[in-house]
Amino acid sequence: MSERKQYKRYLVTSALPYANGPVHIGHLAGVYVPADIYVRFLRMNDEDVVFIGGSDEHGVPITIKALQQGVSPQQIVDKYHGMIKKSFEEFGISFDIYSRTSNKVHHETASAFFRKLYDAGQFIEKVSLQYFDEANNQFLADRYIIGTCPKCGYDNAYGDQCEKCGSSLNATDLINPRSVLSGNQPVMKETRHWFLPLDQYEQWLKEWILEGHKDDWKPNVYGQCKSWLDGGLQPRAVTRDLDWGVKVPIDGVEGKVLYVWFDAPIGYISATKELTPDWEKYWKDPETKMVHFIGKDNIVFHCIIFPAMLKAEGTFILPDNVPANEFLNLESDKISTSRNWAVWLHEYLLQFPGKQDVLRYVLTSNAPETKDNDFTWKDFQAKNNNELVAIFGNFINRTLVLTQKYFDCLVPQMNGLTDYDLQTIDEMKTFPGRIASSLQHYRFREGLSETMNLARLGNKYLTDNEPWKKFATDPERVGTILNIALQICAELAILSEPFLPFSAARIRSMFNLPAMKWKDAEKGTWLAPGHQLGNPELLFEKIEDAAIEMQIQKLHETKIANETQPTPLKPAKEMIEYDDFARMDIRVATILEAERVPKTKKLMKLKVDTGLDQRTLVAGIAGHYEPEQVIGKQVCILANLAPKNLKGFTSQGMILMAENPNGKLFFVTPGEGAINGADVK
Ligand code: B3M
Ligand code: ZN
Repeated sequence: MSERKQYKRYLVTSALPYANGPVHIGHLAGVYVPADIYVRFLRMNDEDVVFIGGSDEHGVPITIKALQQGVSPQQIVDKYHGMIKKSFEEFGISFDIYSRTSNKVHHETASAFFRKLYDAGQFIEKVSLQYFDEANNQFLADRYIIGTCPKCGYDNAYGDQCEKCGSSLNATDLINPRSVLSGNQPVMKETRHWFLPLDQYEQWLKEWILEGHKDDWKPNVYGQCKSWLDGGLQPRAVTRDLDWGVKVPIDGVEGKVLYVWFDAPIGYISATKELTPDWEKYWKDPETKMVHFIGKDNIVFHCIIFPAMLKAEGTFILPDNVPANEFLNLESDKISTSRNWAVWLHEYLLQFPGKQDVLRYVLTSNAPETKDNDFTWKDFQAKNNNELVAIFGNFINRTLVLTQKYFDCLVPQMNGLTDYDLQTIDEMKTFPGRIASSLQHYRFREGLSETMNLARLGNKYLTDNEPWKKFATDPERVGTILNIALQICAELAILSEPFLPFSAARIRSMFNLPAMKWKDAEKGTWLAPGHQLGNPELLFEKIEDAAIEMQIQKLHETKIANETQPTPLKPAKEMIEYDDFARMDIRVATILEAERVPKTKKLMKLKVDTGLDQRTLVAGIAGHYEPEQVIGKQVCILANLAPKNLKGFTSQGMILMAENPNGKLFFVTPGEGAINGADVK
């Protein structure tokens, strides 16, 4: 099916979600719905395909969650694996297997993979200094260490990544690092690890991706790979000092496991093994097309690190494509598990039982395929009411109702076709090919929008031909019109199946149709005259304002809870002597004049009376106060700070401000009666 190469079979993988929380609409929109659409489409084309999924049950995200909840990592993964698996089933994600990386077969597979590379001398063994928490007697891998991001200043960046600005970090890059376990400042300690020398694969990766996949990988994926490769690759540690995960399979090595990003993608292989004894043909035959569905934060792992691992191993195929999506936001805010800013799939079904396809529809029609997108409840309601109900559902329903009314639920004869009929039939035949081409190129939004155009075609055909006005005078013509409209319904039942599997099944059952193949959609007629149809049922129903208001209210409450929740205070600074303090000349002063520093957002130029003199200070308070609010205020200043030039003005000292953890600033004001120049001590 690929234009680049003929393939015999497909191996479709979808990212293994961490089993440290339930899944939400971002997961569905970014990875699982597109993967499922693709796979359902392939199956309808009689392709040999396996669709692999599973839970990622290792790594620091799991052990930290266990720590927070005061239970064991095993309890965490058991709980969430079960929930995640159930959610996927409920939303019709049609995995051939949904496995988990805590399975024995996975531990064996990942171990053997590591061991093969180790024995072949493919790793570099290195002793290096890493952060260590003395209070807990533990090395601080990845998310066990947080600190200030050197790139954006965010206070709670992880040792491997800043979630605020997205930068990938090394723990040693963090400013003011602290242990998540004790809050203490960590010390450096030596430890031995194994590194995959990614630098040795750089040239090969450049050829494979930058030259080989320039035209068929999505620009967002290609662009990220290019910037990684242009930046130069470094050896990357594939082991960690942790006790949760796949043990490092080297004699005498204790207390070390494989890095979660080393073992997790091998999980795709383990799951295929678990699924079929014939697994090797999916992983080793170059005539297999492997496609990884992932979110954008996983691109480097699937396009650079895992391929380098596969190449090092030597017997596996490489992905043909990695159609990663960007992120879905919720009501203009980043979806966040820790802030509970999400629509959880299990909660959605409690509010909207039976409406899986509505969510699949909305998430696909608004999928973040080329850029981040926003999910809003108003848009959800509008897409349901104005598109699924008013266009798709309405067309199927009125065609069936009219056939019931005039022909007793029997498909009428088609006679004497008009030009309009012929044109409509011709147009019908163009949809399967066009939608197939969209899906083959991972353009799922486009495919869905074409499917809706077929429903629009049907509606327009009925509206223009007005069968309800003609039955009394020309029942035969009405029969022809309804026959054509019914064929469009049947075609819709086939073509909508990858996107809306639950609804497609309901149409088939209303129409007494068997499951059909994609090529059946090209025929143009499926319903023989006299075929018995069932009774019409409504496919979709209107969603009322009240239901939407409830969801918006729920999010509003989450927002308030988040805002009133105290952000952690900065940790205490190290001890100093009185003399250190006494060197500071802190004085009471009054602000006489204030104006914003032009072309800056934050700076304000102040003239202050210090009792000793009148001088200029430049302060970063313009984001918090207007000049007229501060004139006349009595404040405290550090008077003997060396002068500093700020945007063309010399600041002679510094004004003292209290800063809340959320960044809001407040003046430190002396009590009543203090005079300018009074010494603060
Ligand atoms: N568990 C990260 C994530 O959930 C990771 C994916 C693994 S795919 C092999 O985003
Ligand atoms: Zn940052």
